[in-house]
Amino acid sequence: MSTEKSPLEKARDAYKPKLPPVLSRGIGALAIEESGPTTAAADAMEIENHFPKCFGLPVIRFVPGKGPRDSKALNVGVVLSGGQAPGGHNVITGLFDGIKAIHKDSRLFGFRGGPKGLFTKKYTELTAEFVEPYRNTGGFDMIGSGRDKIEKPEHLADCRKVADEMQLDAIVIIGGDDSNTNAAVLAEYFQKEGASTRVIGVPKTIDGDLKSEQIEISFGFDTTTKVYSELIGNICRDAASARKYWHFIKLMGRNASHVTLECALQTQPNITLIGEEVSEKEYTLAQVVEQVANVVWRRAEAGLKFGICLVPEGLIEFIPEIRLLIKELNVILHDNKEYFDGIRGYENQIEFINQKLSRESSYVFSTLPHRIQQQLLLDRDSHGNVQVSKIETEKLLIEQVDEFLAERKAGMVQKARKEQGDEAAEKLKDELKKKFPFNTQSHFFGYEGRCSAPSNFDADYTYSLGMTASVLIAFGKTSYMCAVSNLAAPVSEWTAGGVPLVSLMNIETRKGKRVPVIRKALVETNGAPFKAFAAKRDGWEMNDEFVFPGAIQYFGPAEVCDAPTKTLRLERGR
Ligand code: FBP
Repeated sequence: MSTEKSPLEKARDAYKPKLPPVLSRGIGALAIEESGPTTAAADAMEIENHFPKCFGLPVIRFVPGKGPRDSKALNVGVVLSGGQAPGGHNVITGLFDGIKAIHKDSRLFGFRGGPKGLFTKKYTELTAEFVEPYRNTGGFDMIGSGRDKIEKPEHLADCRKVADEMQLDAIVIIGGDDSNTNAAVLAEYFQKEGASTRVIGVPKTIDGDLKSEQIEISFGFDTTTKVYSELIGNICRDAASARKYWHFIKLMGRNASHVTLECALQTQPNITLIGEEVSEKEYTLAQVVEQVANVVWRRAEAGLKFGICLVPEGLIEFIPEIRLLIKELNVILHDNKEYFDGIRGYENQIEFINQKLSRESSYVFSTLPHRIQQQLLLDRDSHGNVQVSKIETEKLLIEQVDEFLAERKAGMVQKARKEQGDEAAEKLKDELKKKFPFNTQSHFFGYEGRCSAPSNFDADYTYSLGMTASVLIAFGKTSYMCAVSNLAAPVSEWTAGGVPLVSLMNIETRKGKRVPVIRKALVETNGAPFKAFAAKRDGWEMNDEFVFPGAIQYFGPAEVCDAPTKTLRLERGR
């Protein structure tokens, strides 16, 4: 990495993240207030059986007070887990400053390359000199990240060994729902084993699907949706200037459509597909295609041969018939991995798959373009599962809408031929070609935003989360997720505390087994953000009401620089 910094980077180095008033007081002037015992998000009895030690912990809120009984030097390990999200570095600098403020001899160790770094003991001591250049920067490059999970008995035992050898008072795991599920499992294991190391989780993911009543949003969602919205706004303006292209824009968000919904609220495109709605209404792929094609047609009739369509990354899996097809493919490809990989020639592979698929899924499979079929069969993860995020849904939609429009035009020409003869039919064909063109561009925005410098919101939020982790550790808490709340208000009104990890869990069936996991928060079609979108989207179809959010701003009035997402404001009634 270059040591040369851009003028903006230099200016951001000097930024002092704003803290909720309770955290600005310093550890010596803090106390904790506890709620009554909590249960679980669902399936409480089963969850209690899995987590007898940590079930029922109270929600914690920091309040003014006298501080913890003793403030000894702390040894803390930190792990970044899963996909990058803007603000990860500030969690670490907040944690660093927090434990140093508790005791100047406290030490912070960064496990490298994600959870694997923890159970294989690959770490770097994070000193003041080491962390300094990373303040307010994007990315996870300070210590790296990874997608390994701490779930096997040998991993848990290795974590215990490492924690004992390094005399860790606590491990902080910065991750999404799966990583925080692992954090809960590790905390329970340490408690059961009588280990003194505490485990604290921090809610991270740009997807925005790790949230609950008390965890208002995961960090990274604010910055990435602002980056994507800037880009979408720019494309809206290009489309309205050139007036010749339909832009299909796929947006990251593997399982939930929060990113797409937020970007739609910020930019007001002509069409936005929301996976959760598609699933609820049980639309088929053909119905989704028809809906999009009808908007394209209506706009062309009105002389508008351009438009913007937002597509969530996970759309394909929300379509019930495709979800079933993917489920069947996962089983077939997993159970026949070696045999399948040995089949020579794509046609032979397809034949084999078709024999194994149910009749319905075989039909759905046959309707998909070859490229998508190939992506379904070849892009698999190490468990043999289809890598849904690699499927080019935006291109699939373009192809199918194009086919649909071509068929509609061909039908009209055929009718004219029958009723009015060849000459009229040929004339109509030319007219339709001119009136209903479908020229397209496809985009996928994901990696463009995940490592950008955090917005003021994310810089402040993540630094506060890191500080919160240090306070929870100082008070000897384990199995908590850091919670900074009242986020739709200015930072001067934010509060901080912790939510028991186990209280966020329910039971889900994974690979045929009932397992406890942190519940994923999908878009709720009866929630305020979706309702606000649904109330306006019909108007956006024909009237170009594009909004151009522009680039993230760091200098200027608070309403320009510090505004949280629309999703957060609508959810919190602001
Ligand atoms: P996390 O859930 O780990 O935060 O990652 C989210 C995400 O950015 C998704 O939006 C996307 O589908 C996925 O990661 C991409 O994964 P990878 O970085 O492995 O390509």
